[in-house]
Amino acid sequence: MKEIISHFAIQGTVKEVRPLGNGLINTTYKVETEEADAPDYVLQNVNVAIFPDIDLLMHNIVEVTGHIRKKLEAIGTYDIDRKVLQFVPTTDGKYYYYDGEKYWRIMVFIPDTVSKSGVSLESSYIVGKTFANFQAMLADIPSELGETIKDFHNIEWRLQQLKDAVAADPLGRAKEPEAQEILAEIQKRAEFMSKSERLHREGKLPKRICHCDTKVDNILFDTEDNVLCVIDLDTAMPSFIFSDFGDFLRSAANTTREDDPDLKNVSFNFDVFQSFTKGYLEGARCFLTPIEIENLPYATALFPYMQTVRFFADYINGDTYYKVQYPEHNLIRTRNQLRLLQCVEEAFPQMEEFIQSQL
Ligand code: GN1
Ligand code: MG
Repeated sequence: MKEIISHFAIQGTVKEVRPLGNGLINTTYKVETEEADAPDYVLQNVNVAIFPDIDLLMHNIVEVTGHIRKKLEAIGTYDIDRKVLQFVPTTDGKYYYYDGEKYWRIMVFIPDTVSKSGVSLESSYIVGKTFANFQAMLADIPSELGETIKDFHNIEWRLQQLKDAVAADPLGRAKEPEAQEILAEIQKRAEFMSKSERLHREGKLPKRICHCDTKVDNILFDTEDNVLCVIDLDTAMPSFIFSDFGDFLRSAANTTREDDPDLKNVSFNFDVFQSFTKGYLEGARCFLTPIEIENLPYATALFPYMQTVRFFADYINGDTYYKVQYPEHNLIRTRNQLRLLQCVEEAFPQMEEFIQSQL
């Protein structure tokens, strides 16, 4: 570890390196330094199976954090080093080091922070506001960023993947009568749900820098419960703002977990929708276009729909992407997300009314 760290331009001398956190994708360590006036660091081994283009990944992250830092400086923010992540270059000026086997990066450790998880009305409001502020700060970023997972939230691409899965049908799962019913449910909404891609092609819907993993776990708080900064920037990339809005609600506003087989437990928690949307619009109203605002209910439906398509394609493909605990797991998840979609569809008039009341 010390050999790896020696390739980075850190301050101080390394005292100890030990595992940090429980991330599912990257492996993370805390690096403690001897000197009291040198910061501690976070060392990460980047999972290039999920993020294959490390140059693009680190380019995005350095641009995003650099732009936020400039914004904070411009408004005279106090304690900036706690309000945006800071990555450390290698001694030859790159932002990652390849040891012949693994890819490593280092950022400055922010001390005395608190992390949270789970969903409450209060945290939904904070998540809405924090990620809206994140998008707002990045709305005028001059640099070109790329997609760290190509076509991640492109519904036309996800529908194509499902079509390919059904054509190949390696286990004969697509031929089951229930599968045909699910396919019909997906098909009848396909055109409506592809609206975002259509609007984008027509030049009416921009891509902006989004976080794409919107949840309270990805916010650092100080010990007095104030928001410090947004973390886990690997999926920060150009997308429709619908990604941050809709994907949060897909998981947070479902009244049960996404693989609950009992569909009676699935419903759309409108209180979570209200708290989150209130916070989101407070932060994002200043830059959103009328088309973006008008389509927030669509975004709320798009993500359960997209997840239905993704889980179902994986079921047909024989469970090659999502980990499964039993053979029908992806089918259970598919039914759950389809049910959530139906609940969201029923809430369209109330969602529209609530959004209007917030403008
Ligand atoms: C995956 O691993 P996790 O739970 O953070 C997936 C998301 C899906 C989610 C569904 C890179 O996220 O897009 O919404 O599962 N991430 C990737 O549970 O495919
Ligand atoms: Mg995740």
